[in-house]
Amino acid sequence: MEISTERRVTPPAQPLTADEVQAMDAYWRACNYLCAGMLYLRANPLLKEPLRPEHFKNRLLGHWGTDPGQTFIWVHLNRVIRKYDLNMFYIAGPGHGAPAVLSNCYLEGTYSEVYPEKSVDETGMLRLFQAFSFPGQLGSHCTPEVPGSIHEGGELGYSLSHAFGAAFDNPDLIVSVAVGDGEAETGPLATSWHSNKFLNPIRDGAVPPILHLNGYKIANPTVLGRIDPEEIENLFKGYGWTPHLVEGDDPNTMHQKMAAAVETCILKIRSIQEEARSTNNPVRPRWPMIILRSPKGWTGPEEVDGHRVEDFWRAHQIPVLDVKANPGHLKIVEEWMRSYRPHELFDDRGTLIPELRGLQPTGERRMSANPHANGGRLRKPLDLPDFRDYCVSIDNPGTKFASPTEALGRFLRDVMRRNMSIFRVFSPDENASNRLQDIYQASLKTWLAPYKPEDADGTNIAPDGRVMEMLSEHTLEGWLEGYLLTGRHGLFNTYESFAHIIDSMYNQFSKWLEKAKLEIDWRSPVSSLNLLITSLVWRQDHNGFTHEDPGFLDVVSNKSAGVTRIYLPPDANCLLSVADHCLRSVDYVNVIVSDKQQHLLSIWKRQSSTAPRGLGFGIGPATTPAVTPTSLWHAQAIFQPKKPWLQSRFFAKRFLTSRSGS
Ligand SMILES: Cc1ncc(C[n+]2csc(CCOP(=O)(O)OP(=O)(O)O)c2C)c(N)n1
Repeated sequence: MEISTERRVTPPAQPLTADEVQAMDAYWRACNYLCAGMLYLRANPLLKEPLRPEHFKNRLLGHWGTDPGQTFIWVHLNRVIRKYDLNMFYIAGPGHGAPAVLSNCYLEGTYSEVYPEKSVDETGMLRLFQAFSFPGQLGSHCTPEVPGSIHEGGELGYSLSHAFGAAFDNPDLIVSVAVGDGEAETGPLATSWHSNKFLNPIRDGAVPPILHLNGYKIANPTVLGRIDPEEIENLFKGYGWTPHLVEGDDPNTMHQKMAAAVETCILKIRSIQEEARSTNNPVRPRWPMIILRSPKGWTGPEEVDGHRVEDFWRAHQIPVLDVKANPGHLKIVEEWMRSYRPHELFDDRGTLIPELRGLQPTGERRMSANPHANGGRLRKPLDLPDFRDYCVSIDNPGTKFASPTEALGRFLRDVMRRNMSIFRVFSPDENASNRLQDIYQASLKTWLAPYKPEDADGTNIAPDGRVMEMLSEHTLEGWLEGYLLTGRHGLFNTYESFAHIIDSMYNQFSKWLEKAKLEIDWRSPVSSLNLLITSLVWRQDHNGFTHEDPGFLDVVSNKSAGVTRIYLPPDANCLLSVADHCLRSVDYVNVIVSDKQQHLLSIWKRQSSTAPRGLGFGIGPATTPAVTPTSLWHAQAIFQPKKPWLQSRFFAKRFLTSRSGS
């Protein structure tokens, strides 16, 4: 069932001229120089004088080991962006290597455009160095403040799923992603390799992962770094990828190998897409990926005090410590930084020389300025039907039963119909179980793997389906985050007790949002992340105790009310109103808790009236539309008359929420 890509798509083994190698290597040296400067210097940024102790920062904080590999990747991606006019941006899985990304943003001028005081001259360079890893200024990780980034990367594991989320419904986009070999050991990352089975080559973009096999983590070898080459190749072939190995440490040879591998991937991606699009045949291809085996801390100090550093775990953070008090260490850093020959790279003013600027893509083709990485700029509001049309009509409250999520399913079906390229629904194999199955009338579930005849009988799968179902809460959450941060809309539904699987992702996303929304004015608002928590503790029927846990709200309620909201609609009609509100909102995580079982309707819409009336419950601003807040009593009276503690839980949450700023 593979697409045949017979046409030759292999570039020459040595695609670069000697001049190109020299220029790309010089650009790479400039990046690495800036990385080292960020880690070490607070004065003398261009080494115009010999380094002295007072030129060094008092505290040395940050990560070196991953940087040179990531800057190497970036320089090579720039070459193909220019050559093929690609719409591409970059995700740094080992996001602790912020210097790698920052150095490129800075050299491309994007950083100075966003933060003018970090100008592209000696003064700006010094300010960049000083601000790095300094309290209240630049984080040592790729934070939301970094232009061109949608991925914080502090908590490892989500880079690949973010990349796929960004690529869905963006047929022109390529999202390159560096995956750390340590990061690859995490559960979320390990399962996300399967995302290639959900990428439709006709309507989606492409994700070429670059596994950065530098062999070490903080203080250990990596699992993938110590298995034999055949095993690793087979592993990725088994995941459905076509791996291309780039291995070595000699820069000149490595530039040739990397240029050939990157170009092969781009040509292969184009060929896959052209074939699928021209034949309208979206079967699953074997997408290309790169395995980059290069030394950790490449080009840095080889040894310090008789201990190996380069190509070892000791290169992970600051490779040479105690530079102010130890003249030998100071000398090592000075020789290391001068080995990049900064005077050849920057002019007297501290600006990158024009020959090297010529290697950069321009305008929005710069990965640091790609508009998809500030997705709110591209966001269009959803075209929503009137939710009132989906309300269950009753004449009096408490006289009729309905499943809240079933009613929501009908609404979401039509939301999907009206927004077929900017809206997706995500669930870990539970859409139908959560009674949202009516969505399938508008769109089936994405499935690019082979089909069996019996699938026609109710499996509801199709290559162009827009409902995303895979049994990995991590991958789904990652996809949704990537989809939202690149300007689209979505809803995730999951069983209440298993929402805990993404506790930590929820934490990280809320923190990203809090920074992006409250502190970074150049980031445009993105659609809210809507989490429907259903199959509730109260009505688990056959599932019992393992499926009972209302604790996800504990996690939610300790986050800032500036970016999080909890909604507890007691019935179908209130849920519809809440869903309508949440799908319109921006820059929040909306957690909607609503059951799938039949419940008495307490919010009513008379046959003759247009708006639902009655009582609902929300933790949020009093402006929550169409929902009169604080009728937990009401819901309690109907649903849980024997649970008086429910009320005190509410007050505890309300207290916590208001303490954090509501
Ligand atoms: C989920 C998670 N667990 C642990 C850490 C702590 N940590 C930071 S960097 C790192 C090693 C990462 O190794 P790798 O992904 O290979 O990156 P690189 O070696 O290129 O720096 C660890 C364990 C983390 N950031 N996230």
